[in-house]
Amino acid sequence: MKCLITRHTLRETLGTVFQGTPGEAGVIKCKAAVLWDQKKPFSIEEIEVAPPKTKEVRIKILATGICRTDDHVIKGKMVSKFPVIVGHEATGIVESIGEGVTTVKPGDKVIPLFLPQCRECNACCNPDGNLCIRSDITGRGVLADGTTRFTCKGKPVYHFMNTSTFTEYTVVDESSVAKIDDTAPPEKVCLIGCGFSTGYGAAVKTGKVKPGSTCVVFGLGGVGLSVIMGCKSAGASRIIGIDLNKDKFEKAMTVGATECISPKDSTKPISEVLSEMTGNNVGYTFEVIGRLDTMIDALASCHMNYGTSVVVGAPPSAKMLTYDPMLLFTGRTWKGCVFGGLKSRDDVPKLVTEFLAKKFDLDQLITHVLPFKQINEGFELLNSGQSIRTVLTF
Ligand code: CND
Ligand code: ZN
Repeated sequence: MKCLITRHTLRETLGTVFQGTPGEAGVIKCKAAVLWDQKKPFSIEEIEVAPPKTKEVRIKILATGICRTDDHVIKGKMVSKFPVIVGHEATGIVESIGEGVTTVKPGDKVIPLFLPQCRECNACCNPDGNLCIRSDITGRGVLADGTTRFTCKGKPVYHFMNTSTFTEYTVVDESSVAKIDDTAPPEKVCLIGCGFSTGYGAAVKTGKVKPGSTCVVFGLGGVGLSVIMGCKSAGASRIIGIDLNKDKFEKAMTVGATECISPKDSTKPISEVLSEMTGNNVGYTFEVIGRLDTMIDALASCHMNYGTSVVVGAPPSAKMLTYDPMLLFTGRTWKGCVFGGLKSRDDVPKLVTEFLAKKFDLDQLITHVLPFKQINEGFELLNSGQSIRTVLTF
């Protein structure tokens, strides 16, 4: 797709890069997939992307993955303002920077970060924390200064979780972008922007899976498969995958599951089935679906005393959970994590380097690659259960 860029000259390197003084780039007109309202398809529109203000970065997107979290916004399960540009799992090139930006420069290959790392707040300064105060999990839909950089047909268009990657160009705060190795393949490492890191981190960082343990993963989508990869790399000896869709089992076994089951195959509660299968020895469970009933199932399925259960699936907004406190009284640990508990700006470049060193394989997670304009087809593949990750290229 062609973009009309005003007021400044361009250089084609890895992408389109502004060579002038920081803060002096002009407005860019480009194509974006706009969601005008809930439960509506994406509409490819021409939008205006304002230049980056102080401490902001404008990025040309090269590739972006489709994650279930984006679909939660379409379905109204996650709070958002409309119109909005969603998408949060991408690779891009820095096109221009605002004043005061020091950690990236035009031409750098980057991953936008849906979980920022300001390096100043309590969560950023605590070695165990990662939920930066600047994160937008409540759906404000604006950058740090409280405004948006997108307009379409004269109307402001909201941002999504500090990223908004279903567009040819986006603007993010400097705290929401990490420079990565220039040689990284964009259509693969985009998964390090969400799905892979969220799942892998949930196992190694949040769950702290121990060698020789038994792990159970509820939900075998892109994030769940990445949890399996994390459990395997942590040395788990048994990894049980759970999904209603048995078509997901083969891929789960390829990435490291030792067996897979469907809750539909037994009339017993899944916690009993798992207890019988393992001799009551499930060390870790991960809920990677985003449902209240499976969050309780996962909690009840880990060992009543030394088990740990991690909530990875995004909880439906404005829903409450009722559970028997005896589940916790006996000693279980119940945790959750955003972005796998990882510190985004520190850990994303390291994961890219590990990927380039072949420490893990992202090809297993990518089932489809489509041109950006076929975004609605990408979501149909997700909703019909056919895809793990669809990557859209520009
Ligand atoms: P995706 O939809 O691809 O996978 C979910 C899987 O769960 C599918 O294979 C379904 O068949 C399966 N499933 C659905 N219902 C059930 C059920 N009742 N019992 C068993 N299996 C079932 O989703 P994804 O892998 O892209 O994402 C998974 C969740 O993780 C989703 O809620 C998403 O919003 C969330 C997430 C969280 C974070 C984070 O930072 N914590 C980041 N990204 C995504
Ligand atoms: Zn995601």
